[in-house]
Amino acid sequence: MTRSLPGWPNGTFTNPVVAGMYPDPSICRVGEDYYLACSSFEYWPGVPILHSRDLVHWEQIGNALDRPSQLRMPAATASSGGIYAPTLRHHDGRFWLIVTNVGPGGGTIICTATNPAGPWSDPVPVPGVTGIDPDLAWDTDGRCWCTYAGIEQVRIDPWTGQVFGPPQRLWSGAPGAQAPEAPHLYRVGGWWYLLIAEGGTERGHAVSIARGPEPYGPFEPSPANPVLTHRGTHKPIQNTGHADLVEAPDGSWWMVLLGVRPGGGTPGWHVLGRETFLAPVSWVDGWPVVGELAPVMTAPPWPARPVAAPPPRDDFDADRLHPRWVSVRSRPRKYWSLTERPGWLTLHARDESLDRPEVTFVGRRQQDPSCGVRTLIDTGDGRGGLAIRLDERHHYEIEAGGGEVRVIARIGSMRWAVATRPVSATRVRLGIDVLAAPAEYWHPCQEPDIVRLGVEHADGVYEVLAELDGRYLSTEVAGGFTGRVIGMYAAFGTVRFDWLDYEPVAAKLSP
Ligand code: 6LW
Repeated sequence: MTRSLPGWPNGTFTNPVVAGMYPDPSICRVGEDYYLACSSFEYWPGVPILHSRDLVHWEQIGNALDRPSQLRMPAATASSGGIYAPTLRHHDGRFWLIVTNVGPGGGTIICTATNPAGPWSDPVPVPGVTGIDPDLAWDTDGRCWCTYAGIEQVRIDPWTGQVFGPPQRLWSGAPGAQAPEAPHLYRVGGWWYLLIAEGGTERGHAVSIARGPEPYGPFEPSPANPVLTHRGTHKPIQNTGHADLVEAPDGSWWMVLLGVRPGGGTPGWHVLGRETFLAPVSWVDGWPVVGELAPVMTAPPWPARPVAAPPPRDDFDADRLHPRWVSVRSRPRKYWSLTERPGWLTLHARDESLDRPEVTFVGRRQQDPSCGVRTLIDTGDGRGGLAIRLDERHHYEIEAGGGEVRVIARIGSMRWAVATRPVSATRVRLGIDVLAAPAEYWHPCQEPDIVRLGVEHADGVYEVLAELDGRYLSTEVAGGFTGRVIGMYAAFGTVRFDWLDYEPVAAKLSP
């Protein structure tokens, strides 16, 4: 057993390396620094950017699309529209991001930055790229190639978005493959490698690769395709695919990819969205071989570089929101403020409920199977609360205002007021606890994860008003590409939040 380097408990690390809805990861390295970009769909701001020094410990440092001049999603509803898969690259001293804003007024866009934390440039449209999952790769002669789902490719000018010549079809994936997408092009040794995802982003997801003499091929598939898949297995990490490769400073190679952690037996259900996982890669006879992908992995051969996790409690006393906070579609300044009442997050209602895509909502990704969330709301004459949201048709919330607190459940076409309590105070502590089944990802039991919604009364007694089945807030039930987001909302008038506390909980369901 090699002696583990400092900072790795028992010489291991745990997957996912980025928990919660951080799907379609794309990675690049500059010196000792790694950067990651992920999809964000209907959430604003778009394209979270994360930083790491060891590939395992990641910190979100910003969002690439955080201005209306960069991103408008007027018609985006859950997972249908908005920001699909990005590619993040570093070339000639600059960071480059290419991504698709799916929906009216969208399309393929390219942004650039010298600091990946931002600001990023206003986007350059690339109308000649009509497919999703665009990739950027530069040839040794400086020509830039954009490869996208299909798998098709055009040569482009990344500064102007101009394409040169008609798209060329490069590869349709393994024989009989469904939906070849998520292409990334790499020059390794004397070969150009074309990495793709296929099989769709659910349980049939897989990663395949081909290689050729030029960035435009011709490409020969690896005899070992798919080089990674968990389809048809009982492995605790499923939907594995949509990968990107990176070379570490020591010459070792690694793969980031998306996966899910289903509960509740085969095929199970997942609630945290598609998360980012890490696997080692070795090269054999000029082909990449992906190492075992598991919840617990052998640590990389360098010291751990932990990052400061953001504090569990946000007191909203800074002059801007932490980049982990997201809203639905947009966050116009007239609907939220950190200065109207210093030390409070003020939300002004726009739409009257979470059923509506224009609801005033500020939330953060649920990143732990079990967690406890508390907030202090001052409803004034308004109405608002604390919600756990998958999309407009799948959410649970506890809402205060008008002299009462009530739990609302929206599941598909049904909407219920599940419980009500008279609460005359306008300043109320609200809570959501998510208690998952046993900690292992994959368990044969059918235990759901339970969502408990409650209120702390003036006498300090916390009362659970409702216990709801978490399976209805799973992607398998709701469909789509996202995971749960927990946050604050305004349904009527103006409401204010003094703080929000999100604590991971190791609890299992009580027997
Ligand atoms: C992404 C594509 C996909 O653009 O899902 O199923 C899309 N495959 O790679 C959203 O993640």
